[in-house]
Amino acid sequence: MSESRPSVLRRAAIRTLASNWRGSSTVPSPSLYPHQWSWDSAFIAIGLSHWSQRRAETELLSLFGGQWRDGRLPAIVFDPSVDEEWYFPGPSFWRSDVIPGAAPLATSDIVQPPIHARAALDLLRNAREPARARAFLQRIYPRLRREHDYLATRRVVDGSGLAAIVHPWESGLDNSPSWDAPLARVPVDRSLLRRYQRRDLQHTGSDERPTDDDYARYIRLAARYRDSGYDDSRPRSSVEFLVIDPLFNALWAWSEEALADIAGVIGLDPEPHLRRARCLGEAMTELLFDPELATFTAYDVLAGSRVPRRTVAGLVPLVLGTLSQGIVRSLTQQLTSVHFGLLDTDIAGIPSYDLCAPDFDGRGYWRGPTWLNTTWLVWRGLRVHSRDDLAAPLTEAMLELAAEAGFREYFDPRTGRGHGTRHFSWSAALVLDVVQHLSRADTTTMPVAEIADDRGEATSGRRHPRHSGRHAGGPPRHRRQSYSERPAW
Ligand code: 9WN
Repeated sequence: MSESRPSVLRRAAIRTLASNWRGSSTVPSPSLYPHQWSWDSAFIAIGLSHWSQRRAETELLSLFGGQWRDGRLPAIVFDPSVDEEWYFPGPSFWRSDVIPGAAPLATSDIVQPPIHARAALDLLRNAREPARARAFLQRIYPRLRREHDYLATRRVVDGSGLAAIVHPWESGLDNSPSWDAPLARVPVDRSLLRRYQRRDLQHTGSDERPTDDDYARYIRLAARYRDSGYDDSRPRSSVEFLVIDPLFNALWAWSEEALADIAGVIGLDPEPHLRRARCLGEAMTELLFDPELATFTAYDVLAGSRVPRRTVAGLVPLVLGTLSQGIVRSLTQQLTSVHFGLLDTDIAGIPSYDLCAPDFDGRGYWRGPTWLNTTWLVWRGLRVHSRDDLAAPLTEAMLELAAEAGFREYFDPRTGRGHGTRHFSWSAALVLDVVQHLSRADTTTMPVAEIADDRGEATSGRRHPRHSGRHAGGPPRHRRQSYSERPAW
């Protein structure tokens, strides 16, 4: 009898995660992204938790090894054994080593969407050894709380109650069309591209990456933030990009709800977290929901107005159980409309941008392609609101994309073709999560108190290599690799 598709995908996903493992964390991609990325690690840990509870814990703990004294959780923790020429911007650009209060490891200095508490809670839900998972939550809880407190004390702007991002990279959706208008006020200084060399184009085609003009602006914004000493209270007149993003804030609120559950599990008071989650949800509805577009949108703080673009970031707030029925209805209508085509059999997954927009680009990075992480977030949101009728086609779509195109970075929603880098870790990790969802009673919506004390042996039954320090072994180490067209399976 031939092996079922979920089982083939499960094995392939584990193989990808195992080969991208660097001893105490996982690289998003062995070629394009050879360090540890913040929100990638959260998705990766969720996938790992179905295979190896220990690795999943190590993944998150090693990421928090890069946390700064002020609670900031950097977007990248650099692997010191990887050549600086491999990835730009690397440690010598960010210079975290000269910042008082930075971590002892080299890190970048901007953040990424705060989904880590949610990942930590999923680790408990997926754990074969819940007692061990609870001890892990005890250990990581103070770090997660500091991550959120950094946002609450340093990033909340203008009494909005919501966190602002200071760089498009902080959104995780780097060249989203939502940033076009806010970025227009950032001058394009082409000389920066001579002074600093882009490395991404050595690993993938320029038509699948942000443009040179985008990069000139990214570098300028990052350098100015760095040169201010990563000062979140610098004068507004010197700030060129300041945006309140619905995905970033929704994940913060969702994680805050998770932190409440975690607090309960370890015997602490969940109420402050629940209160903050509620406030975030209310503030999002007030400031970011656009009744005309019937979706959440970004808010450009410097312009004092919303950015009227329909992107997948506007649909991710579905993860919040506290949204009003009316808003949930708007978002599900939006998803099934011609703009995102959830029930259209010719559209695969959830496109990152409005299919009807004149500048929709099916291979343009975050300007149209389907990504598995944002599709997975919408899938989780649909399940929060018991819309299994809409979640089921997405389950199918995610498996189909991976089965046909492999664990690519992203996919053209109209053709299902894979684009960007290959062997992409969060694609593998989240497919593993979806496969697991199919194969057993789902625990993600179960009250935490009902999680049994013992579910048997460690997940994989395998022994893990000893963690001999950060990122021991594995490419890329001062050399290039080539990868075959199709994934190995
Ligand atoms: C910049 C690692 C990261 C993801 C982001 C994705 C891309 C980096 C880049 O890769 O961003 O942080 O070099 O383009 O946009 O979401 O975390 O996978």
